[in-house]
Amino acid sequence: MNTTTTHSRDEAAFDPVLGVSLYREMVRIRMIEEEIAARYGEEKMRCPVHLSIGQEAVPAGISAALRKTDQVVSTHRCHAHYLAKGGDLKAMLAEMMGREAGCCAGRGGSMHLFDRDAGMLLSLPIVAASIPVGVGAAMAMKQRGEDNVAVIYLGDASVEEGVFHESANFAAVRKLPAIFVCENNLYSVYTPLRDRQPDRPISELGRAHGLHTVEVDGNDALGVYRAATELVAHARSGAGACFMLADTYRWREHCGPNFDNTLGYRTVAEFEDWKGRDPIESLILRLEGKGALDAAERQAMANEITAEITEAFAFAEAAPFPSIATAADNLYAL
Ligand SMILES: Cc1ncc(C[n+]2csc(CCOP(=O)(O)OP(=O)(O)O)c2C)c(N)n1
Repeated sequence: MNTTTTHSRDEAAFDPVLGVSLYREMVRIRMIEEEIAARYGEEKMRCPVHLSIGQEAVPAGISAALRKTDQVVSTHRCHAHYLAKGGDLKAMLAEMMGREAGCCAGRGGSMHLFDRDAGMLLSLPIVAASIPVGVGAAMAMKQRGEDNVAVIYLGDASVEEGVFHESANFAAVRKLPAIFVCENNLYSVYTPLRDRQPDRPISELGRAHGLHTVEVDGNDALGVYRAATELVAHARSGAGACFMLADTYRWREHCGPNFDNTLGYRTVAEFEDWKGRDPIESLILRLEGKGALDAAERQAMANEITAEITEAFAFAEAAPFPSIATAADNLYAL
């Protein structure tokens, strides 16, 4: 199948229980990343950070449609993907602080998050490098006769790499249970999409490769969830690989904790326009409209999440650094 569908907000299909859980997931991701940003200047996290603040709806909606045994691969901007899939927060923060208790024993930093138990296979900082790994995971699932799926997160710049096209072609021709999820935040560092790609929807690339393709509002977590549910069912059934295009927007600088509107590569008006489409605020309005979540309940959730974050930071800060004797462990070659 090779169709392009646009999933719009559908109030009739609005599920308040699911809405509350997606709200919590997005708020948790945002609060964690805001705390990372607030504490970055302490220089305990000595790695680059690529924050997803503003982009929380995609990982929240995707992960809600997945099983624990489904696998995810991600990019340099991976915190939200890892957290939404159930990755361990303490191991993530310890990794960012270079501690032995980190998910890569303190060797990788923020762009190398993985959690085997949660189905977070890996993240890689080289643009598009994780795509063939995700396709390989899908191929292994098919060869083993499992009904799991592999989600491959990619940014809009990834489709400018040849390996994306080879991987998409291979996944399509082998009908692999792979779901490519392209988070289009309109920029590759400071270069806008219009200066890098012709004027056509990125989803046309999915169609061209014969992937079952959908477009979603990447700031609508419920819409992402609905579309993901359909794609996951398609891939799980053996019907073939899929592609989702989700338009969204990064609020902070490409790399680092700050806002960068003074740099001039994007306008303040554009930034404000996207901020007005905040995935969390828009979901609050919809939930309040249904009487599903009031301010006191939101505050109680925030308190719970704050306690979790405080504990996880304290854990990471108290965790030991790796011993010098282990510096050469796990190296392929010296
Ligand atoms: C092969 C390669 N080229 C260049 C870079 C430098 N680089 C790091 S992130 C990035 C932008 C990626 O943009 P996109 O994939 O759209 O993701 P976003 O950062 O917008 O989430 C670039 C060019 C890299 N890491 N790898």
